[in-house]
Amino acid sequence: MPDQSFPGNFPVLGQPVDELALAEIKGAILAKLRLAIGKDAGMATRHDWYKAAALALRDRIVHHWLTAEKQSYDAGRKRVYYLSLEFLIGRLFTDALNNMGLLPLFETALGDLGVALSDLRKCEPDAALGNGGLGRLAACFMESMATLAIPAIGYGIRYDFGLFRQIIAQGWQQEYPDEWLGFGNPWEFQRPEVVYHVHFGGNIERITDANGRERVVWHPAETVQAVAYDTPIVGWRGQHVNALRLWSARAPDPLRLDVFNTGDYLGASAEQARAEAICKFLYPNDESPAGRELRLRQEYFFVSASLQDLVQRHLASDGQLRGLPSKVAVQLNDTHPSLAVTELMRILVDLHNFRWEEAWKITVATLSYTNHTLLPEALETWPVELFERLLPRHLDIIYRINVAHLALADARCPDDVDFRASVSLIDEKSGRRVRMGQLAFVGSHRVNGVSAMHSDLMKETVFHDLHYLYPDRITNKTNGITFRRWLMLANPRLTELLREACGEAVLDDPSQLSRLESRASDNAFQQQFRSVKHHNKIALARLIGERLNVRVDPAALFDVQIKRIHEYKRQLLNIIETVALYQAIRDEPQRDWVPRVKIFAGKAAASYRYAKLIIKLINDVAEVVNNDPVVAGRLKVAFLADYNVSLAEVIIPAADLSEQISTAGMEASGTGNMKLALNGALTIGTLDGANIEIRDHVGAENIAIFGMEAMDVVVRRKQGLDATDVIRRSPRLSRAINAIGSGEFSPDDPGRFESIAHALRYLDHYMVSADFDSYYEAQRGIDARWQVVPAWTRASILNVARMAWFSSDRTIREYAEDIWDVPVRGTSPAAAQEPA
Ligand code: B1N
Repeated sequence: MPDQSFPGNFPVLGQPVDELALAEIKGAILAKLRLAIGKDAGMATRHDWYKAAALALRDRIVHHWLTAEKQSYDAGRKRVYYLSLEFLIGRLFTDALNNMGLLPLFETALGDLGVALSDLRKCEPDAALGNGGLGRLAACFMESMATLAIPAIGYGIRYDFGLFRQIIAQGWQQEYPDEWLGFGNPWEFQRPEVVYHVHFGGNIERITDANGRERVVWHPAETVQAVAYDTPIVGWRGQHVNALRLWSARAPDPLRLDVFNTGDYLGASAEQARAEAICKFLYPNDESPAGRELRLRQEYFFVSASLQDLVQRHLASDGQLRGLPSKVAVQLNDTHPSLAVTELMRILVDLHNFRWEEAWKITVATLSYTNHTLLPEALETWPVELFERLLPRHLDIIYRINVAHLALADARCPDDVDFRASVSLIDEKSGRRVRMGQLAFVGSHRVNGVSAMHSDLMKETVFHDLHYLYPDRITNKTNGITFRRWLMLANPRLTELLREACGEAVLDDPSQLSRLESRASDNAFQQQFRSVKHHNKIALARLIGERLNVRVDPAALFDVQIKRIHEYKRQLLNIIETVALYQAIRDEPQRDWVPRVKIFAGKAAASYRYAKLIIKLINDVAEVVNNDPVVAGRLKVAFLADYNVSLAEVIIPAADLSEQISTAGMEASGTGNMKLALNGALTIGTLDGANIEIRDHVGAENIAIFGMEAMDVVVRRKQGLDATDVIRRSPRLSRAINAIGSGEFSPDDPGRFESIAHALRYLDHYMVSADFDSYYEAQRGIDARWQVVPAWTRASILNVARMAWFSSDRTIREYAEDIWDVPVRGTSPAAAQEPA
């Protein structure tokens, strides 16, 4: 248990609210309303109230923040810097309230003032500065680092526009800008005094200094300023607060008066526009590199500002850079910040006169890199020519790193040109390109994957040869999720039940969840557990009714697939199974079919045509199935638009079945799988990513595994992608594909889905056809299990009971011990238990 220096911080069940504290909070909110917002209670809109309440809360967080900051500074503690182009935070209001233990107090205070906290929380826009799992992981990690009292800063970009808003019009996805800052942002502190210059372009010059040493001087052509904005991230029980520092870009000269005076009014602010473009928007590509110059500018911009900032901090407290690795750990979230390798070298060698070899030792000891994907199309590379134009000094540094690195390769495998080519930082095959994965690998002392299987595959595939060269580098850190957001906040009813069943300690120590085991078959407890789920399902059913005008029965099985739309995630497999089930119901309408609601949500990258067509297919199938009187409501399909963190918080607690059906070997980890299982959904899934570890923890009897394994996929790929044989053997699949391909669901445009049918038949790259029968059978197995209510409930309870290990506190503890070498606040060791 953490030491609770703020006693009574989180109200114990049934504890009355402290009247004095209540009056103080009310006063604080009213004061903010008047003095910071400039309104009185009579005139205030809901949004004004939200901001006033957020500011009153922020005041309370700031005190803890400054204290934590001073303590770690005074103690000279090592600090973690988490560099990520994405932080998918969602809303902060109730998260911060909950972690501060102030949720009941604020709820009562606001209620007394005549406003409902539940209404105010909806006024806060989601901070959607991320695409999906990678960005959400960064947000969970920030919360866990604060909870474990690790001094840490998250570095990223303060995008003016987050991930696009998705609107579904006639079944098609449309994208609209996400103006999340439109009403201001009460959480952030602008730091106008924290400004760094970031340079681009120009050329380099080699000179020999007075000591006869060769030096390189970079004469850049362009300068952009990075301005810091800090958002406090408060850990559980409010004891520790860390900063998320996001950089905004601007030109050093906001207006060129010389140009202005010539009458060129637009030209006068052109520099400003060019600079600001860097932080204008988040690239909406999940798992596929944008390959645009602006993206490379974003990457260097935030890496340079962040490293300048951390070096300056280090110098201010330590005075010398030699000891950097003992005071600083830098984690690179995927290859997007890989330039940190070259930028740190540049700072050490060019700006601080370090010898190359010593600088290299410091760099490698300071940096570590997390890989999140093996998809070949997702591995980042940049044309050498672009690099040279934008970052000439960095390219020069890369070449020099490569010389030593290739010498090592040659020593290890003499005369092996293939080996040499595969480990090189430069890809010479597809036009010369800089490989960001290789760069990050070589410049880091640890390289981790995000699930056991993924880390093993890293060694066998993309990093096979680098692993041979540096055998101690690759390590695994299976992802985790913060239980504060994904259990306590998202599912307060379940949390209440868990507090009763497992004791208050469950709030601090998830291993206490195992105390549910003994209650899993208890009839009375099962009823309570089901009633919680039912409540959550009613809330989701209401949302589906409001948004889609589709009526769904909360008693039906809620079957959920929520994630980015991507071929490898196989939403297509799910919707084909839906079609097959629909046809089966129509064949035998009198049978007692298990009522099901198929719930989908997710965005497709704007440029990903095929993924957008899959969204249209889901909506077209929904239109037919939902309105077929023969089906009579026993099968419903709902595609909820604009999936984001807040929508996930509503869907996940209401799910009965969690679809984790990626082609084996392709999903690095997944984290939605963990959120759903923790909230009592059974998983139907492939042996992929963290599904494997979820099975190991919850038990094979409490999860439905189907389909090919990663090795089978590799073998089948080699044999060919034609699925004709598979389809011939499966009349059910054949019929479903025919219906889709011939326009049964798109009578207005019968050829709409021909391309999908064609791919399923002849180019089954993601093994949708190949896995179909196995999936269909597993789904019917789920139907059978659902009908035995006590057994289903037991399996659901056991899922909750056995998910403790997937807390991001466990993950962060592992990073802290094996990679960062920083101490963490001790919580119960049981939480880190291995599976039985
Ligand atoms: O990272 C998550 C994993 O749980 C998922 O399995 C994995 O798919 C996801 C380029 C990515 N991998 N790669 C990305 C995102 C944006 C981008 O521009 C790649 N996202 C993942 C957390 O480990």
